[in-house]
Amino acid sequence: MTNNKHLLSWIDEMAALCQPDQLVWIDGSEEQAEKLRAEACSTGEMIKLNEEKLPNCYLHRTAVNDVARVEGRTFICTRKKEDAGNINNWIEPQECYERLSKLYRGAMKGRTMYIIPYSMGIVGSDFAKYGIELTDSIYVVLNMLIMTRVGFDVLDDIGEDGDFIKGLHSKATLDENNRYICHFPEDNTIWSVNSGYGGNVLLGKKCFALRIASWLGRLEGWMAEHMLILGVEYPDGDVKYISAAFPSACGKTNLAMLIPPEIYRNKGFKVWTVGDDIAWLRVGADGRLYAVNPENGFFGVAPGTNEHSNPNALHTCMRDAIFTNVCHNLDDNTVWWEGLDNNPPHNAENWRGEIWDYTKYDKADKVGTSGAHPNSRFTAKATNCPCLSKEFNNPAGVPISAIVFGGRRARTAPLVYQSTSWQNGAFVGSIMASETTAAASGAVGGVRRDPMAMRPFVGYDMGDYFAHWLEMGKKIPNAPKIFHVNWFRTDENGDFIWPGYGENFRVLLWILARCEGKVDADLTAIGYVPKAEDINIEGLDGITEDTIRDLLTVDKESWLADVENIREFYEMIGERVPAELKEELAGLKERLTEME
Ligand code: GTP
Ligand code: SPV
Ligand code: MN
Repeated sequence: MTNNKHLLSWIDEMAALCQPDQLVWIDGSEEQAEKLRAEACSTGEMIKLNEEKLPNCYLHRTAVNDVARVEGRTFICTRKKEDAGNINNWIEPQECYERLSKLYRGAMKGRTMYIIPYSMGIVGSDFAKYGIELTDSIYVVLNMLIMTRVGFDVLDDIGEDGDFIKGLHSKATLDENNRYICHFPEDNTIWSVNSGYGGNVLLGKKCFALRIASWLGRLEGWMAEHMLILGVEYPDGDVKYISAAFPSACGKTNLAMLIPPEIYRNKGFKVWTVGDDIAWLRVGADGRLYAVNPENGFFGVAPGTNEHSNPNALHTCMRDAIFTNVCHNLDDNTVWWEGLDNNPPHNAENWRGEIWDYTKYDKADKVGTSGAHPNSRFTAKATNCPCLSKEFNNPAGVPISAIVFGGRRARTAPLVYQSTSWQNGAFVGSIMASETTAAASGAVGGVRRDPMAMRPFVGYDMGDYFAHWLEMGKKIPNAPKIFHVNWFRTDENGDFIWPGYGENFRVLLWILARCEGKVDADLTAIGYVPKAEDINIEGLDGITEDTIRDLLTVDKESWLADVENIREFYEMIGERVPAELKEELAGLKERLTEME
């Protein structure tokens, strides 16, 4: 398999620590995957679903206390605390290795240690980065087989002395008080213990492709971002690419797989998905910014996914998928989640595996009464996505015309606005805020600042991360324009004003028209805001030009309150916040104060 001495001795060392009964190399073959699925079904780790309705699909339930990322138990372990920064949790690396070694010691007795060689990006391409994940979970193996490119070609390319990220995962006892997701960017190492939930254990994803990769990107002059990538195809066949950063469970998968409204479909407009969660961005030879999606699948939020909101996602997960913590329909051995349709199963088990009574569902206590957990997920192959871009496997990536930031804001942020420069755009990203969701454990619905949707994912100091954004701007001769959107403004009843989903296409067209210099805008205190008549409302029920005008208002008082909150947030990040961004903040305050 490999003669890489460093790799082999690391595996020996980890095996000596965890003491598994046996080691099994994962080769990426369907044959081996099938054996593992059968084994997982025989132990109850997974349930095989209805082969006719959901071919090759499985259901898995995590422990009840282990259903989301745990930001409080996620650590960046740099030698110097200040390199991890004030926003990240930190443990001194040596202390962390010692503390976790105690948890790993003997944790795999009676279990198998699987060795997964995987690639983030296309194997052999300039931009691919390799990892080896050691894990005692078949569920992790089967998810990694979908989410990444797994196989021995990775080992060949690592060769005798190539770089790779060393990942160690053990479910251990799933003890939540001893759950740790630890990153050692100076050692190319990730250690995860006592969890079995996606973002904590599929080490290629958030741990590697964002936290470690953001560190590498800073060193090597590129960017790892929590962004979807999509292409908008015009009737003449021209395709323009957009990348967009929204916090967890704020609409990336939905936007990435958007289906344009009928009036646009009839004219020949289409949207193509390149990625739904992570983008690696670098400057191309032509001076533009190019994006690749390092993943090979989607780990999407199930609730709310339906035939109207996101048919492409629904079709993507109807075969070869793994469902985690959804509701199990016992009548026909299929799955269900809130928002799939209006027919909850009458004979079903909830995400906990208990008999479930749909009549007891209470919106105010979703976790306690829902069939599916609010953060239940599907893991699905990119190649099963009906709108997958033909550029998905292009190692050069796609040229980005616009970068879009967005969050869930009931007020403050307008439907869309454009920054006035790269620096101002980086500022707009740095002040992003969003109501928290079920994707991370903790209270849901409070507003928190989440710069570039990367607060939980930057593998170093946030101030240095901002500086890297500013630095990158100077290195991209033909930089994308930067925008901010908010699909989530609510009316006095708390209902969303903007219909969202497919209708967001109307906003994307305005964004791209701005990039081409084809549409005018009003310069406000926060940036360029559309003229209401330039957001096309043809074919939209119940939305008038006045609704759009209302969605585009910039309210002086709530923005001034935000400015104060941003100032405090910058202070919390600390002294490495670049002076340019503080100047941007002062400028914003001044313009708001002068506003009528
Ligand atoms: P992660 O996988 O956690 O990074 O999430 P994501 O950003 O991909 O979010 P996703 O697209 O899965 O959407 C999360 C939730 O937001 C779902 O419940 C969606 O139904 C809802 N949502 C997505 N887009 C819109 C929109 O345009 N309007 C409204 N009102 N809700 C939306
Ligand atoms: C997110 O929370 O942003 C996700 C899901 O994409 S997880 O992989 O669990 O982090
Ligand atoms: Mn995400």
